[in-house]
Amino acid sequence: MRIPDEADFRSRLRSAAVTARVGLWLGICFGVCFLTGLVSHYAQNAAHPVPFPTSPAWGYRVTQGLHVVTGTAAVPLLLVKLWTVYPRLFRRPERGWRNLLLDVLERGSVLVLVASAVFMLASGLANSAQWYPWSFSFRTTHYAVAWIAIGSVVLHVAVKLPVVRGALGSDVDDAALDRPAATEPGVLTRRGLLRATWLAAGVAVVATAGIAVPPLRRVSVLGVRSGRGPQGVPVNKSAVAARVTASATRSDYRLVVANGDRQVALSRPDLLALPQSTRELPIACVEGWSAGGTWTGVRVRDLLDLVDVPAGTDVLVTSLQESGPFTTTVLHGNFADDDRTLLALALDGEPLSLDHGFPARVIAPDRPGVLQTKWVARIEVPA
Ligand SMILES: Nc1nc2c(c(=O)[nH]1)N[C@H]1C(S)=C(S)[C@@H](COP(=O)(O)O)O[C@H]1N2
Ligand SMILES: [Mo]
Repeated sequence: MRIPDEADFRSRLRSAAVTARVGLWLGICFGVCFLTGLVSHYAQNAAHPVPFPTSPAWGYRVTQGLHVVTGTAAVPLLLVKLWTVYPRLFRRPERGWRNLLLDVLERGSVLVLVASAVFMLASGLANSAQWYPWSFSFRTTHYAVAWIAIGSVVLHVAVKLPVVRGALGSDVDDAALDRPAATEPGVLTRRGLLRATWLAAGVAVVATAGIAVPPLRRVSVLGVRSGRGPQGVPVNKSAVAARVTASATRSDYRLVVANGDRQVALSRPDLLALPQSTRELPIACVEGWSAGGTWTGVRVRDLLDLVDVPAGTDVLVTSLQESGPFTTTVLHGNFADDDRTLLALALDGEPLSLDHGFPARVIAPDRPGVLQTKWVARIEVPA
């Protein structure tokens, strides 16, 4: 079989005029994804040299919803963009060592760009579908590769800027920037291809956005966890999956609040006897879905006051769940002290269901869902 040559690809659709237009939107999606991803990564860090804000309560819901929606919209955009440029892969090597070197460098940088972009979208989509066909830590790897991806995007845009400006500045049917071989009409017009691409990206947005935008829930066929769970809020990990059904329902359950030697142990009736607050706060999962709930429980600050924890102290929350990545979480001082941060005992006016974290769970404003620890056993000042 003969390796094809760049000149074998003759469709007029594969033009810089199309690539640049799709690339612009792809770049916007990648930019939004990158920035919202930085927010999410920082929010989940154990150390917050600069405090992560607790307001607006719906902040993380918006940034993480945008993260997943723009990442999903990027999939059709990336596919179309790659389709318009892949004949360049079959260019014959340049002559002369200087040109050859430049050629190798360019191909190398495009390889890094494509590989990292595909990795980001594939790992992100798999994660939002709760499918983990890998053994590496998702968050660390997705974060590290994000820097490689955004770095190669910036380099690529810088290198291509003259072509991009030329392409965006002239009509989409202008042939000035076409490869000499790209002369045959395609099955669609260029405008038609662009319209189909925007449509595909739009469908991807509508099909996922329902995870965060309730009115779209019924059309969001790609949205995971968009169905309703007990008490109107979806459940991520059930009590059975977390193996806490026995420990969470024992009658001798006690919440331990500890500050060194100062400790209190509170049963659920003890907790219910403390002053209760009710707050409207969302669960906003890193997978992008979110749902608002009306939570009632004890202010975490009131619990910490029982053992004289000074204001601004970071505390460690430990779940009854014995294994898994979310069994302990740090509740930073500004979150612990916020009036709206609760150890929730009830949702929508009913006792918390087992799957939502009975006997007690953390719910705080503007906090990634993974940190809203369910089945809480201990709240303590770390040694
Ligand atoms: N102990 C424990 N708490 C947990 C989890 C978990 O696996 N174990 N999952 C977290 C995640 S990823 C999310 S999105 C929220 C979901 O809360 P819900 O199931 O009540 O909607 O719980 C969080 N709390
Ligand atoms: Mo989550």
